Amino acid sequence: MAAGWVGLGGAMVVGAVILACGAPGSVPSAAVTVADAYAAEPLSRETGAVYLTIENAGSRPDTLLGASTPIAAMTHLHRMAGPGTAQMRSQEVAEVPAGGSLRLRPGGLHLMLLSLTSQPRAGDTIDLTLRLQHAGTLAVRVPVVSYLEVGERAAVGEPVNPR
Ligand SMILES: [Cu+2]
Repeated sequence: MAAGWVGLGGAMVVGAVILACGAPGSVPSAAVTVADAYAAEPLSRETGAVYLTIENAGSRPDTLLGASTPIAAMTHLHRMAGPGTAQMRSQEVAEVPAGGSLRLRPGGLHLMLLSLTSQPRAGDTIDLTLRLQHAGTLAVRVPVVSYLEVGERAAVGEPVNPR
């Protein structure tokens, strides 16, 4: 449905806001946890990016529905539009496979913070709340790191954008 397009560092045209409905009354599940969360130090108050891994030790898949933080008016899940382009495309949700993980990483699926109300610096921490279909809400403290460190982390690890 939603298809917002964004140029890296450029002007932004955003499509539909994700109005994720949490599942009221859903039972929180310790099976779903968040690891390795970090945010790139924002260059301006326009956007910021958060990377993290959601691990699902349970036997049923879960779905990341959305996220919120006091420092941004809204957040979008973005993925890179394709190889060799810096364009990003919004997507509404992302699956966390049973017995597997969903990785948000530089160059792949990531969480974009839009219209920041403050501009955190490397060394600061962002409070982030993730909303999942079955696990409910997960509070995450996200350390802000420099772009140099983002590059170092991106150079380690898994294939780009496996999903
Ligand atoms: Cu993005």
